[in-house]
Amino acid sequence: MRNVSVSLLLVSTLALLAACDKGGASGNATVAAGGAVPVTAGSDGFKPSSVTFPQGSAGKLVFTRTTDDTCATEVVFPELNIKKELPKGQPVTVDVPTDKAQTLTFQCGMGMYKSSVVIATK
Ligand SMILES: [Cu+2]
Repeated sequence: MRNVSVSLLLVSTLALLAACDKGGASGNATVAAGGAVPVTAGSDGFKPSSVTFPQGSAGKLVFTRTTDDTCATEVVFPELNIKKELPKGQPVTVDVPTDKAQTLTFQCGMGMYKSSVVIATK
């Protein structure tokens, strides 16, 4: 039990640091145990701006666009070669590979809104 809380604390700290690196005006971070994590594409860009998955977990991001006021009508993962349309109000799931520890970027089509997925070593 004690080990679990220590590693959770470590992961939270790392995620917090990652969010700060972004200069994080709207920086907020989610640390997930795995599974589907909702991400909103709203007027401030993507929220949360950072999602952390443990290595080897089932990582999924479920994007929902909630506004017509931004250019975030699609989401792009440059490192994964993934580009998906985000129809307003319609959840779109992206599977994130968690086999190795790394930080992946996701962004709008023009790269204005940048967010990250952190795959953290256990
Ligand atoms: Cu854009």
